[in-house]
Amino acid sequence: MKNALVARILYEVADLLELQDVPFKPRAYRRAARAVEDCPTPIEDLVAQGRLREIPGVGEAIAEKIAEIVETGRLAYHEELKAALPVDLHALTAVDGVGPKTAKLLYEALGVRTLDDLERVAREGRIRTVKGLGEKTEEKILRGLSEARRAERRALLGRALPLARDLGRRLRATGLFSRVEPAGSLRRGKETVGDLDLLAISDRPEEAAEAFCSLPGVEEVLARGPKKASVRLGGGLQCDLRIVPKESFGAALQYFTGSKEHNIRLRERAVAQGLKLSEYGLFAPDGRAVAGEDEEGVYRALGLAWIPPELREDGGEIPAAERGALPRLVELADVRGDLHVHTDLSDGEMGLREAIEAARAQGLSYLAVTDHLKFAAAIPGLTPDDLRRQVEEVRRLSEGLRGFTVLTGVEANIARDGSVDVPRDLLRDLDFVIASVHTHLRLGRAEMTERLCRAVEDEAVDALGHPTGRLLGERPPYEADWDEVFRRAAKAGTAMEVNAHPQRLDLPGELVRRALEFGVRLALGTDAHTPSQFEYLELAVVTARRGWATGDTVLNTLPVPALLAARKRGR
Ligand code: DGT
Ligand code: CA
Ligand code: CA
Ligand code: ZN
Repeated sequence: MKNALVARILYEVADLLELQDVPFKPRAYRRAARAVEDCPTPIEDLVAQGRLREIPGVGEAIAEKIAEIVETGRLAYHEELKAALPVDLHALTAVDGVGPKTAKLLYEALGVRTLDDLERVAREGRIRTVKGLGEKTEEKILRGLSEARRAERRALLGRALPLARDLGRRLRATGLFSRVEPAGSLRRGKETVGDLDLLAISDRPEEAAEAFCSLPGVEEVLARGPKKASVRLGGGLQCDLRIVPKESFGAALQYFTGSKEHNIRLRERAVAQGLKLSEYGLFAPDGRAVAGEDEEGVYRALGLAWIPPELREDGGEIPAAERGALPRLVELADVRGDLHVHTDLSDGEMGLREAIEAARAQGLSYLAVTDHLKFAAAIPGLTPDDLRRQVEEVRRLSEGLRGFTVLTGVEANIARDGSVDVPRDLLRDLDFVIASVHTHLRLGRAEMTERLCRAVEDEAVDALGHPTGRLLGERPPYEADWDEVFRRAAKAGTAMEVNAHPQRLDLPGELVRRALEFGVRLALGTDAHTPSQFEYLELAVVTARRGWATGDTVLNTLPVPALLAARKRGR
C-alpha cells in the first residue's frame, strides 16, 4: 500500500507551491493528498484499475502525478520544486508552529533542513533571532518537537489498520497461509503503533516468509527466516511476521498481543498455579501442554474469561476476568448512527446526499449533520442564515428517505470565556449540538477547566467535541482538570465525544474510562469530511472499548427517538 508515500509527496508539492505564492493549486494538492491518505484502498490498485478519478479532489493532472509516484516511487515535478527548498518539509511542518513559510525562513536564515537541525537551533535560542519569528514561536516549536519526534517513530492506528489489513489480504491470497492475524499494539487498538505485528500459520514457512518479503510496499528486508521475518515498509514502518505451528497459535497470539505488562501479570498467575506460560503454550510441570492452540483455552486454563485485546493493559482486567466481571464492550455493529459529520456547506468535501449514501454503506441508519459555525472570516463555516437554510433542507430531504434519518445539528465554537455561539432562536430546530474548542488552545489549567465546564453546562450543548484537543504527533491535550469537567458534564447531562479522526481519537481511552466512572455518556463521531471517512467509526469504537465502554454508555447505539430523548435537551 503506497498511500502514505503518495500523500507525503502531494503534501510537499502543496507546501512548495504555496511558498511560491501560486494561487489555488496548493489547496487542490492538499485536498488530493488528504483524500489519498484517508483512502483505505491501496492507491496502486486504483491506478491499476484506472479508478483514480473516484477519489475526491483528484482530476486529470493530479491523477497522472499519482500514477508516476506509484510506478517510479518519485515525482519529477516535486523534485523540480524541491530544488528551491531542499529540506525535509514533511517532517518539519509536522511540528506544531512550523508551517511552510516558517520552514523557509528557518532554512534561509539558519540552514535548517531536518528535525535535528530544528531541535538544535531551537535549543540554542536562535529561532527568536530570525526576522519574522519570535520567542513565542521558539517556545511553541520546542513544545511541538517532542510530539513530532514521538510521531516520527510511531504510526497512527487509523493509518496502520488498513495497511495491516491490506498485507493480510495479500498474504492470504498467496495460498501459503492457513491463518494470518494482527497482534501487538495494533490488535489492542492503541492510538499509535510502533510496528505492525502479524502472526501466521503456514505448512510451507520458508516460501511463506519469502512471499512476505516480496510484498509490494516492502522497501527493505530486515530478517527472513521460517519463524520470523521483518521488513521495513515505504513510509518507514516496520512489519514483523511470525510463523508458528498450529498447536501453539493461541499461546503465540496471546504472547505477541501483549501488552508486556499484561503478559507479566498473566505469567505470574501461571507460576502461582504451578504452570509455565510462554509463546509456545501453557505447560504443566511434567512438560505436558495444558493449552496453546487457541487463546480462550489459555485464559480458561488460568481460571480467566477471555479478555478482549483492548483491555490488556494491566488496568484491572485480570481480576475482573477472574470474577467474571468483564464488561460487555460496545461493538461496531451496536452503533446505529454517526453524531459528527461535515458537508461542503462548511469545510467538508461532500454534499449531503453523498454523506447519506456513505453512511448507509457503513450500515448506519442515521447521521447528524454538524457543520461548523463561522467564527473567523478566513475559516469556512455557516452563518446563522446558512444554518437555518440547512435545517430546512435537511428536514425536506429526510422526509423522502426510507430507513434513514438525517438529524440537524451544528458544531459550535467555545469562546475563550466558555460561552457557545449557537444561535439560540434556532435551538429548537437543532437535533444535536456539539460544542468544541477551536481557538485559544493554550490557557492555564484553571481557566481551561472553567471554560470547558461552562460550555458543558450550557443548556444548548449536547456533547463536548474532541474534548482534549490533542492532535497525535502534533500537539498535546489541553491542560485541564478532567475529573472536574466530567463531574460537571455528568451533572448537566452533557455527553463527551469520542472523535474517530485518526489524529484525534479524543477522548483518549484512559479518559473514556474516567468519564464513565463519573457517569458521563459518550457520543461517537467520525468527524467525516469525505465519504470514505465514515470508515473511521471503527476507530471511535476501539477507543471507547479501550475505555471499558459498554453499549449502553454510548448515545448512538440508540435508535433515533431514544437518542433524542436521552440527550440533555430531551430530558
Ligand atoms: P508497539 O509496537 O510499541 O506499539 O507495542 P507492542 O505492544 O506491539 O510491542 P512489540 O511490538 O514490541 O511486541 C509485541 C508484543 O510482544 C508485546 O505487546 C508483548 C510481547 N512482548 C515483546 N517483548 C516482550 C517481553 O520482553 N516480555 C513480554 N512478556 N512480552 C513481550
Ligand atoms: Ca508492535
Ligand atoms: Ca514488533
Ligand atoms: Zn468537526
